[in-house]
Formats: sequence, structure tokens, C-alpha cells
Amino acid sequence: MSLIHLIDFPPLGDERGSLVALESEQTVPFNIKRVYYLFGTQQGVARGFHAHHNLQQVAVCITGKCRMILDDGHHREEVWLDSSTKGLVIGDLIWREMHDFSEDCVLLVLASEHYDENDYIRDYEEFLEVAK
Ligand code: T46
Repeated sequence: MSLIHLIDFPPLGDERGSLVALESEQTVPFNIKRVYYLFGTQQGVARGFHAHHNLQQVAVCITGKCRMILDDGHHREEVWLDSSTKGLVIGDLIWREMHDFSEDCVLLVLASEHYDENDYIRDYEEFLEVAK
């Protein structure tokens, strides 16, 4: 099964421009407890390099683009996030890396849990053990 699960957000625009609505437990398949966004990422910098024990997220590139790598401990897949109408679902125990941020990239992330540093697995070898 593919690790890349993209949600298509219906664009609700009209002649004035575009609009996308993200609704908890509707367009987004969980209760949203936290929203954060990454922006101003320096050129050549990669982010992520961790997994979570218990966290569902949807990531959508509002402007610009970045390349996301997902890894379940068995195989890796990558996808370009380059559309404000496509959200990438990232579940538990998935190692993620973000590369090749464009200068204008704003990556919006909707999360099912509040921030908890103890939920992070930041060591790849430890992740492989847990993911077994
Ligand atoms: C993920 C990818 C897509 C907070 O205080 N609250 C928060 O909600 C978050 C997300 C981070 N932080 C702090 C923790 C660090 O001191 O902000 C700093 C940067 O976080 P981090 O190094 O974890 O950022 P990324 O870009 O590597 O990863 C983030 C999320 O942490 C992660 O869950 O899936 O974006």
C-alpha cells in the first residue's frame, strides 16, 4: 500500500478568487487540536527527520513547494507538495523529511494532538526498532 495519501480539498472559489475550507472531522479526517506552519525556511535546509508515536497530521503547501519523504521503516516514498488544494496525510510511526523548500514555501500542518516533545522519535535507529 502506498504511503502517500493525498486529500483533494474542493476549491470553493468564484470569479473573485479561490477559497479552501478545512473542517475538523470532515475535510480533515480527525479532530484538529493544533495548527502550525513552516515558513521562511532557508535555502538548502531540510527539516523533519523524526516520527511520532501518536499523531495524525495533514500537511498542505499553501504557497510554494517542498518535497516530502515518508518512510514506514520498510520503504520510502516521496511526493512534491506544491498545491494549496492537496493535503498529505501523515500518520503514526512514519518517518518524515522535508527537502527542497522553495523560498516562498508556507507549509500548513493540521495536527490531531497538542505539541508534546515526548511523542517524537528523533533517532532513525530507534524508529526502525519501534516500527518493526
Ligand atoms: C512535523 C513536521 C511536518 C513547538 O513548540 N510547537 C509545535 O507545535 C511544533 C510543531 C514545534 N515546536 C517547537 C519545537 C522545536 O523547538 O518548534 C521547534 C521546531 O520544531 P521541529 O524541529 O520539530 O520542526 P520540524 O520542521 O522539523 O517538524 C515539524 C513538526 O515538529 C513535526 O511534527 O511533522 O513539522
